[in-house]
Amino acid sequence: MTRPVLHDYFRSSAAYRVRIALNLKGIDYDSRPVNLAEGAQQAAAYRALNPQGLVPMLEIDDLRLTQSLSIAVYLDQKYPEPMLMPRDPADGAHVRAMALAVACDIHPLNNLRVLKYLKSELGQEQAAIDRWYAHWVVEGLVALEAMAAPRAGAFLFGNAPTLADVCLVPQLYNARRFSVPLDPYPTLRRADEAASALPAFAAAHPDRVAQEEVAK
Ligand SMILES: N[C@@H](CCC(=O)N[C@@H](CS)C(=O)NCC(=O)O)C(=O)O
Repeated sequence: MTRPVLHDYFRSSAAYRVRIALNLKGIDYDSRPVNLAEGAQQAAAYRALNPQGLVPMLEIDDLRLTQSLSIAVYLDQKYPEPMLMPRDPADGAHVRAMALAVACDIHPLNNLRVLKYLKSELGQEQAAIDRWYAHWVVEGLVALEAMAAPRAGAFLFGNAPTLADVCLVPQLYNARRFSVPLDPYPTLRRADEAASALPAFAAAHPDRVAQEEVAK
């Protein structure tokens, strides 16, 4: 297969999910940085590739795939081992619910364009924006802790990483960046620690990606 190309940004938690998924599946890829801080996602050339003007975007198997969870599910269907989604429908629904709780109910409210809109269009001070950020993260993590605890093992579901952990680790990285305390979430912290120790997760970490960019 032609080497996949990931349109990526080191601090993007959605792109971080895809880096983890690619690494777990053992798929080598080239990274093409899209500098979100400089607005490169808005450039006409990039929007022609991804009309949403968001990262990640993955070129693979002659396809252009967008939306991190859609990409992860594609990879899981095409390259089934190790599995990201339990094949049992009930277990799969549980894992998908946890992944979606992060990807649909926490992350979009705190995305760069939303925080920028609060500041530039609605004139909010940084303190109010930080409160907004913390409010939605805390509400989301409280719920995720309660969802995960009954069926968690070392990871959010059982003793191997799933799509739920692929979403959790970037979200907690983000929460730490914004100094959100994580003490109230023992199940989430345990899964984060177990996952972060795996090479697939460690290699996808924003610090590692940034270092590799500098080294190029
Ligand atoms: N639901 C999308 C979210 C993608 C997304 O929001 N990406 C962010 C970075 S994490 C982005 O490109 N933001 C650019 C901007 O806000 O202008 C996914 O999961 O792929």
